[in-house]
Amino acid sequence: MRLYTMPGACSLAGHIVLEWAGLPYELEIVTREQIKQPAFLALNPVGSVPVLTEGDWSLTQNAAILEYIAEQAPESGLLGDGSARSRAEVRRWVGFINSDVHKTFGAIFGAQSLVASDDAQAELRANSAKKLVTLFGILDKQLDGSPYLAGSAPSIADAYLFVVLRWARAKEIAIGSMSNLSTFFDRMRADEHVKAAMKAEGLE
Ligand SMILES: N[C@@H](CCC(=O)N[C@@H](CS)C(=O)NCC(=O)O)C(=O)O
Repeated sequence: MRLYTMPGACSLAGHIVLEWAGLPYELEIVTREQIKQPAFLALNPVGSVPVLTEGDWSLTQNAAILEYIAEQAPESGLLGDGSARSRAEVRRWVGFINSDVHKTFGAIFGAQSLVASDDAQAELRANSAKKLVTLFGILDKQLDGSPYLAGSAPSIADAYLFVVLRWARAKEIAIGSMSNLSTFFDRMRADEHVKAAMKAEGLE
């Protein structure tokens, strides 16, 4: 498997999951310019990361990629404990982070491509930041008394949560008082595999 990633982007989640799964893989770090070039667009016509390739097959969409990697290492438990309900819980949180949290960050990162005036962009960013506080509050509650989102062991959803928490810090989203998220973030940052993925992407 070869993962195309941009440092710190949502593709970092797949990178962490590849490390956790202990599977052999290659990493291709791409730039914002490269992902709009024909060679990359042939892999993903949307022009975004992540992309996972295996031979001449290419897979896009973070949720699908995370799940595919986890399925290559079923003993890792990254997709739950083997029961349908546990798998559904993992998917619930991946879905929440992908469709709600990540999407809301999109309005902050890409406000200038959604509305024209400076005032409208500022309003969009402020409203999105407010919505993110609510969404992160739900994640903080889920982590109350539980080290990971779907139970006592890490899953693909936790790798994704770590990525969006990094974005929350960078964009100064007001979640500093959410202590379960802070504890989770520190635990993830101390994880050897997370450290290895971060180092390979030139992050800390
Ligand atoms: N729906 C896609 C969204 C992917 C996405 O938003 N990728 C961002 C990085 S986190 C990206 O490549 N942005 C660059 C761009 O769109 O120009 C997924 O879940 O994989």
